[in-house]
Amino acid sequence: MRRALIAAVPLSMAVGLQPAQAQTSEYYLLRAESGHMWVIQNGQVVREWNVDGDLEIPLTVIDTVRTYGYRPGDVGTEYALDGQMTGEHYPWVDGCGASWLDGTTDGQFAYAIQYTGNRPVCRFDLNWTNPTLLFNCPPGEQWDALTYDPTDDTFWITGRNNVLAQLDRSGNVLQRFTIPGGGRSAGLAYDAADDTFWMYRGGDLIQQYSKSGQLLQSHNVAGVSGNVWGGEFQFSPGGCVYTVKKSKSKRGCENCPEKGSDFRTDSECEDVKDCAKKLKTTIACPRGGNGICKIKGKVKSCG
Ligand SMILES: [Ca+2]
Repeated sequence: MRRALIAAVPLSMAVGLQPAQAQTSEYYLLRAESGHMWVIQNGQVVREWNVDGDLEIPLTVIDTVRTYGYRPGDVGTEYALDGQMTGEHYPWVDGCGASWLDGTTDGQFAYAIQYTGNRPVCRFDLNWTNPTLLFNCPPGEQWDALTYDPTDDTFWITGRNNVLAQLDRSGNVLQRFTIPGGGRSAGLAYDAADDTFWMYRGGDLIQQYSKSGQLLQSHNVAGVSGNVWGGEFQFSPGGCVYTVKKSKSKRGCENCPEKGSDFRTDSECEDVKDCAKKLKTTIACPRGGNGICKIKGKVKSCG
């Protein structure tokens, strides 16, 4: 009897790691070639659909799913979270190389890692335009997957030699771990529900890792297979959102938020009542341009 009880304890608890939660958030996993999206929860596919293009690979998930193409000529697509196409497409944009693998978002921008050279990571606007180089990944590894960690504004990457690394926004390595062996380590995705990562390990296998590189749990997900590269959880930005009522450019900034658009702050809130009703602030010119923007806004929502 006692043996049976011990056997029933999840491995992660038995070896003294943090108790692994069941996978409660929805993990979006995207296959290139015979393009297909799986939404996985508790180790099972809860929704799936064929994607519009054959080589949609990087993806972001906020209010909708937005994919981008692998190489010039490929087109990304926007889907509602249930898989319905919204009609928006994201044609290829030159400016930061070609051949994209996994993507991620911080709620303000989209990011993708490239399948060439030192695996550059480039930043895009949320509609997959205006690509600019953010950093090159550390040399000597075939880094394939990328996700954003909102707890400290950093990125995590995984590579084929079972490596997991945390990078700052300049690409400096903050931490680096060897993780247990496996197949590929694609579709890296940060799950804010329990501050862990999931990744695709080949075949039908997905695995959860802690931020110290410990394997927490594995699932074989019936139906998942093939050339999977892109993976993300839904990003919930949090923070108070304001409708821009006035936006004034100073010193030549050309990218100031437009009147009527949403402006998201990092003021914490659980409810819109936690947010100041009005916003008056000065921000650096978005997308790295020169100058500043003076903004006035009216509170719209929380999160
Ligand atoms: Ca990702």
